[in-house]
Amino acid sequence: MSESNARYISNLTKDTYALILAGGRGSRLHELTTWRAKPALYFGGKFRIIDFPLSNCVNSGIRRIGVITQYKSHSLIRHLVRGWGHFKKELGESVEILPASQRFSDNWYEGTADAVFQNIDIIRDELPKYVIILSGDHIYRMDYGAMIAKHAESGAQMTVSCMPVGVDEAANAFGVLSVDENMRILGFEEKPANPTPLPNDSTKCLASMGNYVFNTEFLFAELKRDAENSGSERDFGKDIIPSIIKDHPVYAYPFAAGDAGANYWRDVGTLDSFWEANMELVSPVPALNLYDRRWPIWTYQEQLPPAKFVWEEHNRRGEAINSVVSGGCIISGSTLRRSLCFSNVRVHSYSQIDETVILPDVEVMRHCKIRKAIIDRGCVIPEGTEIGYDHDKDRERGFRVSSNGVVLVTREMLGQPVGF
Ligand code: ADQ
Ligand code: ADP
Repeated sequence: MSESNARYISNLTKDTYALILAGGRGSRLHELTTWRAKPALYFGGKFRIIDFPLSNCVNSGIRRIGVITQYKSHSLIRHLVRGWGHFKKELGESVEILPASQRFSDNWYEGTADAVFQNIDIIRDELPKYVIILSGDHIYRMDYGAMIAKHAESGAQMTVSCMPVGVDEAANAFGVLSVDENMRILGFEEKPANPTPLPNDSTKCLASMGNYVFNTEFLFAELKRDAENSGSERDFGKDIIPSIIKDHPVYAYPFAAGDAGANYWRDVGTLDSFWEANMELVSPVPALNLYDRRWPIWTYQEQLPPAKFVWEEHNRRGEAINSVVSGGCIISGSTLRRSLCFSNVRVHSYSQIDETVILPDVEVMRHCKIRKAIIDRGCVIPEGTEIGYDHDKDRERGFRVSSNGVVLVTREMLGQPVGF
C-alpha cells in the first residue's frame, strides 16, 4: 500500500466510531453462557471472545469504541474495565461500556437496531462520519480499514461484510445475501431455511458476518424510521437491511484472504464449534496466528507465575504435547495431549488429559482420565474421575454431551458452589 493510501485509510478510521454488539445470549452454548454473555466467554488459552473485535479495531486504527452490553454482563464488564479501561480520552481514544439503562423508555434493548438507537446521543457526541457496527461473537482477524475504504469509494450508505459459507451451514443460522456484479446487495434474507446459493456454486451462499459500516446520518435516520414502525423487531438483519436495499446503495464487502494476513472467521456459537475452534489452536500450524506481532490480540490477564511442568520420583513425567498452557498452571506427573489450559490450572499426578479445553482456575486431582471435554472455570475434578470415555455414564452424572461427543462439565454439574 502506498503511503498516501495508508494516510487515506487512517483518516477514514479516525473518522469512525465502532460499536460492538455484546448483549446476546448465545443459548446454544448451554451452561457455558449461564453466567456470562457469549462475548465474555474464554477462548484460546488466554483471551475472551470480545478481545478479537476490540483488538481488530485498535489494529485497524479505530480508537473510539462503544461496547453495548445487556444479558449477563457482569463478567464482560469486569473484563472490559480491567483489560480495556486504559484508553485516554485526551488522545481521542475511548472504550465506553453502554449497558441497557432505560434512558429513553422503560424498555431494555430489544433487537440489535434498538440497542444502537438507544445510544444515538452518545454516538452523536463523537461526531463520526462513519459508524462500524460489529458483532461481539466471533473469532477472527480483520482489517476494518479496508472495509471502510471500500464503503467510502463505492458511495454506499451501508456496507455489509460477508463471506461464502456452505448452504447447509447457513440455513437458519446466517443472514444470506444476493448481489449484482458490483457487489450491490439485491436481496437479503435473515436466517432463511433455504438459502439462495451463489450463481457459480450451488453448495455455497454469501453469508453476512454481522459487521456493518454506515454513514452516520443515514444510520440515525433509518433507526428513527424503524423505531416508528410498530411491526419491527428492531433488528439489523430482520428489519433494517431488508427495508433499505431497494431504495439505497447498500454493498457487500467480501472478507477475503489477505485481510490482516489471514482468512479466518469462526462463529463459536455451539459447544462443538467452540471446542473445535480451540482445538485448531493446538494443531502444529493453526489457521489463526495468535503469535503474529503485526496483529496482536490484547486481553486482560492477571499477573501470574509462568507455567510449570513437574516430574518427581514418586510420579510420572509432567508434560504437555501439542498443547497450549497459560500462566499460573502446574502440570505435575500428568500428561496433556492436544489440550488447552487457561490460567491457574492445576493437574495432579497420574492423570491423562486429551483434546480438552480447561478454563481458568480448574484443579484436576490425581488419577483422572479426561478426553474430548470442556471443563468450565473453577471446577475441581475429584480423584479418579473419568470424563469422555463412556457418554452414558457422563450423562448419568449430569454432564452435558454434545451432538459431536464433546462433554461439558461445570461446577454446578459437579455439585460445587458457584461464586466469583
Ligand atoms: P445473530 O448473531 O444470530 O445473527 P443476534 O443474535 O442479533 O444475531 O446477535 C448479533 C450480535 O448482537 C451478537 O454479537 C449479540 O451478542 C448482540 N446482541 C444480540 N441482541 C442484542 C441486544 N438486544 N442488545 C445488544 N446486543 C445484542 C447476526 C446477523 C446475521 C449474520 C450473523 C453472523 O443478524 O445476519 O449472518 O449475525 O453471525
Ligand atoms: P501431586 O498430587 O501431583 O503430587 P502436588 O500438589 O503435590 O500434586 O504438586 C506436585 C508438585 O508441583 C510439587 O511437588 C511441586 O514441585 C509443584 N508445585 C505445587 N505447588 C507449587 C507451588 N505453589 N509452587 C511451585 N511448585 C509447586
